[in-house]
Amino acid sequence: MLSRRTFLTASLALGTGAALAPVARAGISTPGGRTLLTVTGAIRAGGPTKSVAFDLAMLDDLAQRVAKVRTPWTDGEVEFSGPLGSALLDAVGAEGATLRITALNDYAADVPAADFRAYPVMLATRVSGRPIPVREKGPIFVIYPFDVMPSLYTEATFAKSVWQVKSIDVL
Ligand SMILES: Nc1nc2c(c(=O)[nH]1)N[C@H]1C(S)=C(S)[C@@H](COP(=O)(O)O)O[C@H]1N2
Ligand SMILES: [Mo]
Repeated sequence: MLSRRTFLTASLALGTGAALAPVARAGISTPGGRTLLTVTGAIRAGGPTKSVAFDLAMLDDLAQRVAKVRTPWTDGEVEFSGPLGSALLDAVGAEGATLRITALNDYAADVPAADFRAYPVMLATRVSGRPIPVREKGPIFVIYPFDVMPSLYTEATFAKSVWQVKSIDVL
């Protein structure tokens, strides 16, 4: 068994990303990098304040989807990647039926949590492998799986396709 000192040294040698991974799995709401997403509300994680902050490394640690998707907001097929919505719900222990997803411009959409369970909805953090700048609708873009479920390509889904996401309140 490693001594605590040996473990810490090993973690530092592996770098910040590796050192953060166990933090994300433990559900501790202390990101080492800039917070991209805050999840609040009816969640089992997050301590008494019921708030979990995610930086990019913590979002990367969740089960991912990578897909080339056509959207109304992009030209042709674009490769989006990011955590599955279902993985995020599992990570925070979401218990509510509605996700109030709010953007940097304060647009908000109430999305059924069931959507994240029924379809591989992605919280895209990257386009073509690069983090998404705010001016390109980042840092997080809700991407429904239009590639494998074309029947979702409707105005009702577009309204739930929040871009520039900053927070999700589980109601
Ligand atoms: N951040 C953000 N996401 C948003 C919106 C918004 O105003 N801000 N509008 C929503 C609605 S109601 C629809 S129909 C589509 C509209 O996309 P468009 O404005 O590019 O047509 O984006 C959705 N996502
Ligand atoms: Mo809309």
